[in-house]
Amino acid sequence: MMLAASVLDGDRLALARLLTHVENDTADGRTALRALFPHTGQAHLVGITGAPGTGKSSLVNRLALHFRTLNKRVAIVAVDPSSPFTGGAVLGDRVRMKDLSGDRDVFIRSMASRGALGGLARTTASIAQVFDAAGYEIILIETVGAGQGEVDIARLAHTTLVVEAPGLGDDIQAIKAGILEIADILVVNKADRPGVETTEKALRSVLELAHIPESERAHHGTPPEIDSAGPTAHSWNVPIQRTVSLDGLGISELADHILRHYSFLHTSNQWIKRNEVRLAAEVDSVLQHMLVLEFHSRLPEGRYNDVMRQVFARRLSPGEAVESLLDGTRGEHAEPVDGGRQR
Ligand SMILES: Nc1nc2c(ncn2[C@@H]2O[C@H](COP(=O)(O)OP(=O)(O)OP(=O)(O)O)[C@@H](O)[C@H]2O)c(=O)[nH]1
Ligand SMILES: [Mg+2]
Repeated sequence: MMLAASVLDGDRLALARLLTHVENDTADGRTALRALFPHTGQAHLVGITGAPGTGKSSLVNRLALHFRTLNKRVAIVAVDPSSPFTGGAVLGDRVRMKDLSGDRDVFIRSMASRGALGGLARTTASIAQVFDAAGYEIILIETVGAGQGEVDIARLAHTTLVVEAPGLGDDIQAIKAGILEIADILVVNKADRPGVETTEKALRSVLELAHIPESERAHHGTPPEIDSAGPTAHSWNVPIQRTVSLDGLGISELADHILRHYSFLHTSNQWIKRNEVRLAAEVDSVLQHMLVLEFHSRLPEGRYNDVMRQVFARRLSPGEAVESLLDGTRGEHAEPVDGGRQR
């Protein structure tokens, strides 16, 4: 409770400490999150995703600087799903973001996937909530667009930028990952490089071909019939913006697209819908997480490993294994083994 109060008070040290608690899923972290939740719902969550090396961090850095000129308080969450052992990417990001350090209205948090107990997307959602409650108006979330985990994180955002760069495979890898389905804004970064027209043309043709109706896109989850008030307020044409994050070319235009999308979300009622979809997904995710924890805490010591050994030896199928484990907890349920139930 004290931690939450300090965070609401603008205490940066408390904020940093709370983020660590949240990342480690501690009891103090959960208590603080509970206290902060009523103070959330204001921040604009912007996801920045794309293949490694497309310039996401440089872009985020530039965007943050730009939003600072508009006097917005900015938080940056850099999710690093790469190997936990190198730590190189995280360090590099910190160095590149040095332009922003010392600004009290900017907070940068690098998050290693290793630190996120039980679900990167859920932890990222919680971290975004902390920043939201702490009064950060724009939360930039950088993720490498590689797999489902990153798509889940993108789904968290109100506005998702997918970053491409010339030469990084003009067959557009991102399409395969279905990442275009989550894009609200497409960015062709490194526009100073040769091949920018080719990349842009490829993206444009994909947009035209796909022509994904707004209501059917992945992170909306809204059935088409809800969008009945006419097409104008309810359709968003995914813009393609060229940028050079080295010198800032196209950054103010990109920021305008982001702010325009924010207005669009409000005028089209998507803001509320997206928040509801996000919160429902979060509740489901927490529910699953809690059920599994609860379940494990009820199992007698060593039971899980015993059953798994039988599965590995092919004596039990995974289905039989679960049934056997469930039977076990039903039996033990009334009297948990020593130290078994923690929470
Ligand atoms: N020529 C050129 N290089 C750029 C531009 N933006 C970024 N770079 C360079 O591209 C490299 C990767 O940039 P990052 O910002 O780290 O890219 P990233 O997408 O965050 O990379 P990961 O987080 O490792 O996936 C760096 O060497 C940048 O200096 C650009 O607009 N033009
Ligand atoms: Mg990066």
